[in-house]
Amino acid sequence: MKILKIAALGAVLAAQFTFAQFKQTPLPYAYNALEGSIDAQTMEIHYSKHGAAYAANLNKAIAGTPQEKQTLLQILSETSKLTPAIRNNAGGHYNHELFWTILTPEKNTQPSAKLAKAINETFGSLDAFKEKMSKAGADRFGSGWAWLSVDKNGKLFVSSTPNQDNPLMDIVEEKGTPVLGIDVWEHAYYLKYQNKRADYLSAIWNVLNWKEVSKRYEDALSKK
Ligand code: MN3
Repeated sequence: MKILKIAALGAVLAAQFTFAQFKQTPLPYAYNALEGSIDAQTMEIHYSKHGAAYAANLNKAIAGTPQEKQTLLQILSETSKLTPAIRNNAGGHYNHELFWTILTPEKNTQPSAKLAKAINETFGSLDAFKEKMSKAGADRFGSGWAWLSVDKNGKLFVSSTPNQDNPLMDIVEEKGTPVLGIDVWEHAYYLKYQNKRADYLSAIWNVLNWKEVSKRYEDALSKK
């Protein structure tokens, strides 16, 4: 009897302390905060179902593997050696955690002077950059992401990846540190925009958090 009790207690403790390294950070605004550009129902399902599933499935996929003791950046940097479940869910978790932060209900945020200068030098103008970014998202066949990243020389570039891949992964052609990522999976826009992905891609600029993108840009540069 006593042994059974101890075993039961052990199981409870083990369940409590099961390594669950990755979890979602709270959404920094209400589900309905981006209404007009992204509707509340889409945000709720996207964050509380899709986003939550990537974190939970990542923890499941790494359970009992060396990745359990690694950071997300370490895992992403060696995805070529890892299982599809780890690749997809590590990417999914990273990408969505970034995505929530680069959106905001705050109106008219602007790129910092430093980022604005780099955008102008690289793409010609802010509008030309937006066009290039929207095109990367529109041209992505099936599901994936459009990215603005900083390469190893500190230069900005636009790229697109399929599924939940991202520029931090060792398997992508164009590697860098993402500072802005736009989710073009249908789950990100279909309830409001249906097949009109281009309309979603033009509306997203209304809720873009340029303060956060600028901060990520300057952080990425400082690590070069
Ligand atoms: Mn998504």
